[in-house]
Amino acid sequence: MSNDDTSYRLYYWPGIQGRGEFVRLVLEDARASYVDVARLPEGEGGGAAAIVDALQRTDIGTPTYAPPILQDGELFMAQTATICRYVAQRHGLTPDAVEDRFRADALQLTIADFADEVHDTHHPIAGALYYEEQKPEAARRTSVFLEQRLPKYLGYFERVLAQNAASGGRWLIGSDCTYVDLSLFQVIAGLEYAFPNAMRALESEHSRVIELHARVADRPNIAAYLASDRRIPFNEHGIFRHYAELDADG
Ligand SMILES: N[C@@H](CCC(=O)N[C@@H](CS)C(=O)NCC(=O)O)C(=O)O
Repeated sequence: MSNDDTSYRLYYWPGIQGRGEFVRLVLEDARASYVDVARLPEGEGGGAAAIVDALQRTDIGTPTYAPPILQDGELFMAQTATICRYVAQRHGLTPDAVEDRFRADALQLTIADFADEVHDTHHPIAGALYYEEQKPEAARRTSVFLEQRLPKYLGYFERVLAQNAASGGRWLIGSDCTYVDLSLFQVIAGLEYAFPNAMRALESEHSRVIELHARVADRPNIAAYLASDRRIPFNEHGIFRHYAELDADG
């Protein structure tokens, strides 16, 4: 996992991919050295307590609000999109042109909105309540998500890919893979886990998005990561959860 001297420290809830996974994918693709702090045993400074400590620090300039949090030396930062951009920029995974970096930011924030809406399918009322405490609302929210929002988001990214392909690009932006491609991969992987029937029905109309997912999965560092025990399997505690009753009919 290392090809330089930097050792980042990532603070994210152990046991789920969650928003931390968007950061892990950039670190892994870059082969950056990092410690997934909360996955260490508590006796070694890990566990959820490490996150609580990071959130409560008063010596880091601006306090952080929520994980994921990335520490790079003295610098602590939160917000998934900001962290992904920071790591990507240091490891050649942002577009070259300044204008394209802003475009990448906009794509990344759209991916964050997309992930938030996926989360809200199973937690439409409150993150602090169990899914079982909001099942009727989740069913209603999910049916609108699958009917309207999912095709709208997928259609948008399909258009972005088609437009970039018209100028010879195989990725969302520019000529090379960037962090936003890694993040879109993660959303598609999560959706295929959570809503396999709904995704199957939409695949043929969104072939560029589906191909991008496969292309990212084939990148050597990502393929190695996905096959490793560093990749936590999807489960029913994260953003992308499979509840058969919420998926479209097969
Ligand atoms: N917009 C933030 C959202 C951060 C967030 O919601 N983190 C979750 C875990 S994925 C959390 O623990 N939130 C605690 C809270 O909001 O009180 C980001 O993208 O990083």
